[in-house]
Amino acid sequence: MPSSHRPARTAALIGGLVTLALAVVLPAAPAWAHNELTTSTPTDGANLSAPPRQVVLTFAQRLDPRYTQIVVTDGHREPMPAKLPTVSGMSASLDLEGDLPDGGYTVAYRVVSPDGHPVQGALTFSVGPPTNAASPSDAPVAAPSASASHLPVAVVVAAVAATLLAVAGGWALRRNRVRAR
Ligand SMILES: [Cu+2]
Repeated sequence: MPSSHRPARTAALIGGLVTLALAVVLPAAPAWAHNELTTSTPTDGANLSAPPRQVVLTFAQRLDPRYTQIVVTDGHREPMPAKLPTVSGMSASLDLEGDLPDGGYTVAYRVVSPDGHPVQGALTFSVGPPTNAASPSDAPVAAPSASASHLPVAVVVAAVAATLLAVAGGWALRRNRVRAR
């Protein structure tokens, strides 16, 4: 085979691998546009002088009432009595039944993104004088920030794409060195 054909083959191979890598990565891209919490009442870390009547969480995208969960727990991780959350557009409200005693609380939520992936997170607030705020031993475990369950998949996909490109690059380099001899 004349060596003049090799650059064209190399280019074709790299082009093919890049196309393959993009084909693997691109379909996953829309999945990265997940719903996320934008504002809340109470705000995260708020210290309230009076117990809240309700918790309102507002998200970046519309919520599906069927898959919107909100739970308020106290420092002993006991769920506080509340009605079922009501959803209106991008907001969800949880009406609390009765006054929360002074102390620290966690609001945990789980909603579903338009692509079907669950998004969950938590925030905290306290009721009463700041000195009554939950002590570290009393406080709920560190509130996890919002997360999407399929993030590792995106990472794997990116790693696969990077590997394909590296293989293509290495192969092209090797071909060039062989030709140079
Ligand atoms: Cu997703």
